[in-house]
Amino acid sequence: MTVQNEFFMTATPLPEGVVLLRSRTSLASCRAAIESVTQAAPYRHWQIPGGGVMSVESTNAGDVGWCSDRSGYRYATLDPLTGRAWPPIPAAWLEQAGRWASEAGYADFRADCCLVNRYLPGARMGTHRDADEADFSQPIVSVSLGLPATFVWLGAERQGRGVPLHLEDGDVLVFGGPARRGYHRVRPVRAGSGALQHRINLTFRRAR
Ligand code: MD6
Ligand code: FE
Repeated sequence: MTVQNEFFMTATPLPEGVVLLRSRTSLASCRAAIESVTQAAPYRHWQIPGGGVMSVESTNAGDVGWCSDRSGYRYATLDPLTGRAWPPIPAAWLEQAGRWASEAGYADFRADCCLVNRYLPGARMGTHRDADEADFSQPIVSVSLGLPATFVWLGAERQGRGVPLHLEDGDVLVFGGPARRGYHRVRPVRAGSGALQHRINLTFRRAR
C-alpha cells in the first residue's frame, strides 16, 4: 500500500501495520446514525489531566466509552455527563468496522467502543498513542468523515516530522500489529469552502 507524500509527491510506503482504505463510506451515509448517537450522548469537550479541555468535541457509543477528566483517561460503562449507559454502536457500523478490519488483515474484530470526535475548523488532536485498551492484538479502525484533515504518523517516537496522511470523507485507517501503539496526531482542521464545516472521526476499538 502506498500514499502520496506531501513534500515530494512520490509514492511512499505506509508504516508497517497501518492500512489505508480509501472511500469506503461517507458523512452523508453515516449522518442519521451519528444523530441518534449524539442525541442520546451529546458531544462535550473532555477536560484533560494537565488542565484545560480538548479542542475536539467527543462522545461514544458502545458497552464502554473513552472518557477524560482532570484525574486521567479511562473507559467507563456510564456516560459521566448523562449518568446513563452509552448508546449502542449502530448495527451497520459494527458490521462495517468488522469488515474493514478483515480487509486490512484482522479477522474477528468486534468493537465494544466507538469514540466519536467532532472537529470544527481549528480543532486538532495532539500527539498521543492509544494505550488504554486491554488487548493490543486487536486493531483500531478509524473512519474519517466530512472535512479533510492531515493525520501525522510518528510511530515509536513522539518527536520528528512523521508521515503525513491526507484523509478525506469516507477514508478508513486501520492500525494494528507493530503500529498499534504508535504515536500520531491530527493537524488543525481547515475550514472548507462549502456549507460543510466539520470533520467527524469514528474510532472503533476493542477496549475490554
Ligand atoms: C483522528 N484519530 O483521526 C484521530 N487513533 O481524528 C486517532 O487518534 C486514531 O485515527 C488511533 C487509531 C486510529 C486513529
Ligand atoms: Fe488515536
